[in-house]
Amino acid sequence: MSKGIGIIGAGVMGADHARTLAVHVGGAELVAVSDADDTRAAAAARANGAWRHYSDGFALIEDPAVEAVLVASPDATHVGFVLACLKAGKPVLCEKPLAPTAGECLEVIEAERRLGRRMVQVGFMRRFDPAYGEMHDVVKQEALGRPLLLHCAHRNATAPGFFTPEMSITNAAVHEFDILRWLTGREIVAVTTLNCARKGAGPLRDPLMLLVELDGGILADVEVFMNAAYGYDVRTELVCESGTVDLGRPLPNMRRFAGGQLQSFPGDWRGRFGEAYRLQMQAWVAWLVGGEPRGADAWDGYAAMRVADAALQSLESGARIEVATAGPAVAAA
Ligand code: ISE
Repeated sequence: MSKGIGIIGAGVMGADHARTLAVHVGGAELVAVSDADDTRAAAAARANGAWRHYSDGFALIEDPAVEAVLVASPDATHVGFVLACLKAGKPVLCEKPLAPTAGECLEVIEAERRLGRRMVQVGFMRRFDPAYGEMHDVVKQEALGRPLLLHCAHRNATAPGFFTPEMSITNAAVHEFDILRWLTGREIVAVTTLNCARKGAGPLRDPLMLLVELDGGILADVEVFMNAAYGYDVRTELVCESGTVDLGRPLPNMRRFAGGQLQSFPGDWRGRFGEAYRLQMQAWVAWLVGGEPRGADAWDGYAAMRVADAALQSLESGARIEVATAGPAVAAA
């Protein structure tokens, strides 16, 4: 029996998830879409074989045809919808960030703990990207010895109009925090956020350079550049004791012509991580129909936002900030 999925949010990501579900994923079907703009919700629903649409995400959660929910609404609204899903006993795949602050993520952890079972997956889709997967295997199998350093770059062509300076951390850098934790199996213990002197980039402090310290002395430098102009480009180089791994970039072919060559870049993350989004959704559906959970959980969502909180403090003060550790009540969750 196919699971009925409702999607909250019909913007760039919600519409993309609706299409991925309808076209590429078996075992579940899209039954409803909501968006504050009901016309947009109706369009995303109809384009993908669903007829129910709502302008209120909470009404979608209450719809009996909706058995599980994918949250892809604006970041600040995630936590309210996730908590409502838990209250309704409906599993949820929530886009990152789980919430813009670690404190709000804790509310989700608490609510899940009260239910006594795992209900939440967080959309850190890079964990499903084949190139990151191979890098993860290299660390796990200790094929090149222990990891020592990571060099990461996270470049977007242009920041969306609604982007705030904080979102360079809470919406973009969080992917890096999660992937660093996942690749190394270590927690991030401190972060220093450095501003670049560039002028004229609008309200964003762009680009940023973050120095990230992990447990066991592993170090990472992370560039976050929201207006890099040339395209979407995510880079990671892992430096281990006896070799390095450079993240592959599944980009379009290289063209060579008279006196030059051309490598094009995707305009945004959908071009780079399309396969990861598909595999993430397939894994979630496999869990919904009785398989094992995979992917990031609420704790991972919280852990990334603890680092984000510290990185934001550092952005303001310029100081190195230690990442707050969880209290005993939380650690026991
Ligand atoms: C966006 O929201 C994403 O999730 C992309 O993966 C990320 O690379 C981009 O910077 C974010 O704004």
